[in-house]
Amino acid sequence: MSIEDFERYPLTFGPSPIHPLDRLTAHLGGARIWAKREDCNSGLAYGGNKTRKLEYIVPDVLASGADTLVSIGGHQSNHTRQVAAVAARLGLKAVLVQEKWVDWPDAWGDTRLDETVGNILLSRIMGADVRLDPSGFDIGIRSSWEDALREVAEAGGTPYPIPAGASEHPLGGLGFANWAYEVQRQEAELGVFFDTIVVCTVTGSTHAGMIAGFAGQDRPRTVLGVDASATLEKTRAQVARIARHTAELIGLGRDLRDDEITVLEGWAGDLYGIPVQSTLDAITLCGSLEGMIVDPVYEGKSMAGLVDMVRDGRIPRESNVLYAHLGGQPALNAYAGSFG
Ligand code: 5PA
Repeated sequence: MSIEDFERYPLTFGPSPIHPLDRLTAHLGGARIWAKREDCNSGLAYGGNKTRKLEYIVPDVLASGADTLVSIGGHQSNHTRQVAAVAARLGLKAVLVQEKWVDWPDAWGDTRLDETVGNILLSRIMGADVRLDPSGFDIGIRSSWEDALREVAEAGGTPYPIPAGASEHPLGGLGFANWAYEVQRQEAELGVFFDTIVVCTVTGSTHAGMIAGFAGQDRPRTVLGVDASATLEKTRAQVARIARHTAELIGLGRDLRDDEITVLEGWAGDLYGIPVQSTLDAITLCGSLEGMIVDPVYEGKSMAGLVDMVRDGRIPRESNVLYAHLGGQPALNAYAGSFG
């Protein structure tokens, strides 16, 4: 088996664009920095990393005869917003369990923004059945999601389960295994080799898929996962498990070495979903130097990691580093109070 043997239902515009970040590179004075833009990979509700993962899951949805996608995330989940968009595109229903993953009063001293603007607003517009749930953050399988699956079936529907971030789905790693091969083709066109990849990791299948995809290529490179879960050991274990599973699916033919699986701590802060100073600095730096918008939950944290590692030389000066921009900007609306 190889990645080419898996059916892919097109939801993206095609290969996502790669471009250099020249002003950020000059400002940091180290490695040359590029971005690959999953935040503009699709016309489906702003796209993002889940849209790519779902391309490999939709064929299974269609084969199953399901009429309702059932998934889960925080109030400001990008994942559930992308599930809502895909359901709309396919003419299916979506039931979304939206847990209170972040407890942080914003500008008006309460959490009304978190429950009404940004991603959750978009999911409502797209017709999803949005169900608020008081449970806190956890990347694992949740009883609220299992309850929702049962309720859909009891009401006579045929549910299709998509776990948090589509990560625990058996095919969840394929979207980004394919991303790794897409990078290889784009490198040939651009005449550049990205020796270092920086990617945000939480539920794990984005990072894990990349590890599996790059492991089958002949030039070694470093894939640096920057944790944004603040539950490091759970994320590390989940990345390793999904990377090994995906490697087996696509016929890697060897076990992954531990040194191929790197989940870095240092930029998540103490809690998932709460930006720290380095997150806010990374957001305003990218915005003001490049006009590139990153969010306070995920990409602002991985960008903060990239900034520090380029500055202090952990990513060497002669490197070409590819920042995987995985989307997520709609959540910024719930964080208006962080920016004056
Ligand atoms: C998310 C995830 P993984 O969950 O695959 O590790 O990806 C991390 C990630 N960047 C990085 C953005 C913009 C993301 O949305 N989001 C989750 C969500 O519910 O939105 C799955 C957690």
